[in-house]
Amino acid sequence: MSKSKTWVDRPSKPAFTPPPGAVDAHVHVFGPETQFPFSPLAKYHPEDATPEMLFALRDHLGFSRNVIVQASCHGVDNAATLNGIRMSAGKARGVAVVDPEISDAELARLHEGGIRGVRFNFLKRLVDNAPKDKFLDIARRIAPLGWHVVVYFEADILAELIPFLEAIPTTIVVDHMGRPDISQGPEGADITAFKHLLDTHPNIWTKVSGAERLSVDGPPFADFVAVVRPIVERYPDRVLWGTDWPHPNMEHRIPDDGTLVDVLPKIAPTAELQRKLLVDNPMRLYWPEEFAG
Ligand code: 0GY
Repeated sequence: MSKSKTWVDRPSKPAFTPPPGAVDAHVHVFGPETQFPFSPLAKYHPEDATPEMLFALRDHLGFSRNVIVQASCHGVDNAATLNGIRMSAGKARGVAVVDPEISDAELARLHEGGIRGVRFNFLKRLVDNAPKDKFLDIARRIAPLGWHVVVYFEADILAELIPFLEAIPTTIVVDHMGRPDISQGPEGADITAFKHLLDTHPNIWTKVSGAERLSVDGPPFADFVAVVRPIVERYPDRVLWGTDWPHPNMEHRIPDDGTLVDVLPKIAPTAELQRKLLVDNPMRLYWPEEFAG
C-alpha cells in the first residue's frame, strides 16, 4: 500500500473568525508511524499527520481546542490519539475505538488520558467487522463514565440501524449526518429520514461536517449549505462541527481547510448559532466540568 497524503500544507486563512473558545470537534492524528505504527488491518496507509501539525492548523484557523477521533488506520490501539491529547496541554480531548474485551482498568486509563467517547464505525471500506452486539456491550460499559457514542455510517443503512441506536443508553453523535446523498437536496429522502431520527430521539446529536466528502458541486459547497443549514437551525443544541483534518481517503479531492471554515457562517448564520455549534455544544460534551452555560 503506498502512503497517502490527504491535506494541504498551507491552507488559506479563512475570512470567518470562529468565536472565542471554538472547538474543531472532528480531527485525527496519524502516527508518527515510527512511534505509533498503523494497524495491520488498516485499509489505508497515510503519511504522518502529527499533533504539532494539528496544533499549527488549529491556531492558523482561529480555533482554541480539538477533539481527536481515533482513525481506523490505528485500529484499537489509541496510543497516537492519547499522545495528541497529552501534547495539547489540555486543549484536546478524544474519542477512542476499543476492543470489546477491554478491561475496566484500561477504560479508566483512557478516561484519565482525556477520552470522552467511543466510536463505532460501520463503513465497510474502513473496517472488516461492525458487531452490533459487542458495540452494545461497550456502550453499556462506558455509560457510567459519562462518555458518549460516536457512530459513523452511510445513509443506506440508517433504517436497519435504528433498533441498535435505540439500545444505546448514552448520548449518540452521528458523524457527517450519516452521509446523506446531498444531491437529493434539502427535502431529499436521505436527509428527511435523518431529520426524522433526530426529531424522535433527543439523545442523538450530529456533526454537520463533511462538506468536502458530501458535496457534489465542490467549493464553496452551496449544495451542502442548502441541506445543512436547516439542520443547524432546527437542532441548534445538538450539532458539532469539525474540519476532519487530515481528511483520510480524500487524496483525489483534498480540501483547503480555510475554505471549509468559511462554510461555517453559511450553515450557522447567526452569532448565537455559531457559538452553540462551535463552543457550547462541544464544551458540554467534552469539557463539561468547564462548561457553565
Ligand atoms: C472521517 C472519515 C473517514 C475515515 C475515518 O477512521 C477513519 O479512518 O473516519 C472516511 O474515510 O470517510 O470522518 O475521518
